[in-house]
Amino acid sequence: MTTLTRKNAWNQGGTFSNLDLLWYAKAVREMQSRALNDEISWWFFAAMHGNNWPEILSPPIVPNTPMPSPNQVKQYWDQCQHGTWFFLPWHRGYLYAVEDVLREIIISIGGPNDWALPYWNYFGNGNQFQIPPAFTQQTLPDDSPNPLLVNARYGPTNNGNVFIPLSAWNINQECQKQELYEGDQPYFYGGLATGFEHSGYDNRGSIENNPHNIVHGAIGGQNPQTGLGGLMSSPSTAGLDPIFYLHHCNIDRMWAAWNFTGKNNPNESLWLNGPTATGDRKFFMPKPDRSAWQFTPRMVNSISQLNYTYDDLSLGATPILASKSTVRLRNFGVILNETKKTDDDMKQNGNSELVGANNNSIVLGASGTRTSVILDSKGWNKVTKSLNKLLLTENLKEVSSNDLPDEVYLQLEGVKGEEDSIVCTVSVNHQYVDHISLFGLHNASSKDGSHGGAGLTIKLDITKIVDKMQINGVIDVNSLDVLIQPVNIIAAGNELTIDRISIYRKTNK
Ligand SMILES: [Cu+2]
Repeated sequence: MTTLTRKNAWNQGGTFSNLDLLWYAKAVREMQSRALNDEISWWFFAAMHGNNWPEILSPPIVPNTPMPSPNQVKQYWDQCQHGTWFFLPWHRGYLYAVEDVLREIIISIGGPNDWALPYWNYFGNGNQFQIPPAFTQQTLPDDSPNPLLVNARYGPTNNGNVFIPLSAWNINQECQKQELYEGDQPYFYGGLATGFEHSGYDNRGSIENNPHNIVHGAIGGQNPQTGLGGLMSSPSTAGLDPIFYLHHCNIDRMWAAWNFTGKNNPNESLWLNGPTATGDRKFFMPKPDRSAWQFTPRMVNSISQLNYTYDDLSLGATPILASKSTVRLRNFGVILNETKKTDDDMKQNGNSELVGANNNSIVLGASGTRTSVILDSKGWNKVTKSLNKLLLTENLKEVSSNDLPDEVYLQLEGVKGEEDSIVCTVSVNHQYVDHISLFGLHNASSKDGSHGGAGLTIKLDITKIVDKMQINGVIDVNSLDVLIQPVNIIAAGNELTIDRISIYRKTNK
């Protein structure tokens, strides 16, 4: 079996001169011509990711009938895994399955038998932060309508100009620095242990948060008239947009690159065997002959097992990826003794402790919201003490990452609402922390979802800000000021609520 190579969609300027894109378009058209109840139609695949389709502005013209049998729906639909350590392997299997169906079509219409799904590396040089032009052309080179064109794809400024605002929204590859897979944002790569998790609210790893979720929000954007999200803005509609698979192909590439630098996936059977291990719903994909492929994370654990590779797996090894603790110690004037570096131990052993919270649930409307998070003096003292200890160290050369002070993170708990496309900025004490995407909000807030509408939990590392307060001598405070502001539209009726905002310290031992 030959190894297939997935290549950069921006080859040949991201136009239809890149034959990977031209064949993709032709095969998408064929899949779109198939019925909703055909397992290997475009619509069926999209419904496997999520199927809660409101009225959708064409193109594409999305069918709502004929419905597959109840058994097919139960076996295949609404499978996508978010807010879980199954996020990466489930999406890898999903891409593998759609690529197989697409390739079979491409071969049958005279295309290359080694066609592979292209990826969109929005982090690449030059114009690559923009959507490849093939996705916005009205027609293919033969003047037929372009099946890659989507109406409800509004972009970060909601005007149909689709690009990834890398620096403006703090979209980056910082997640590649994480040492460990198993654990949640903002310190771990791949998420926490869960069962089958279709409407996950918490437990997502850092790659799922940034870049995955926020790129969804940037591409989808919002209809400027109604404030309703584009297809990519919500898990329930994302699989309908052909750019979806190129975004996920890049996420898959990042995961492969992370492994390529020697970082390991979980080796527990609970992960390897997938939700099946606990008797939960299994992962199923249709094969090109419409038979069912049941897969587990063990079967998609490495790309070599699946006989494909990427033309570029280098990102994980680039020098931008100096470890977080090294960067942090430099800010304190410490040049880390690299031989003593023990990031792994540090992160495995760290404990979290609540050191502050606001009093009431808050409502977030169009103009944003500001709240004061009251600190518990005992807990906050521990944070300042650990920082002081480092600053009072006489011989900074002897410092290792074992001596790192507490890290501090902010947690938005029970974020509930209807509109997944909302993106907000979060600031603490007037300093920017991050952009957050509410991808998955609707499902996580739905009373009949698997978590009874608990809403999303979002965790943000604010260590940098606390370090600065210490260095500037302004750390003795009773509260932190938290400002959350939408960067796009929160229409009347789409206000969010946030049950609680809390502050945690994370020790290094
Ligand atoms: Cu996605």
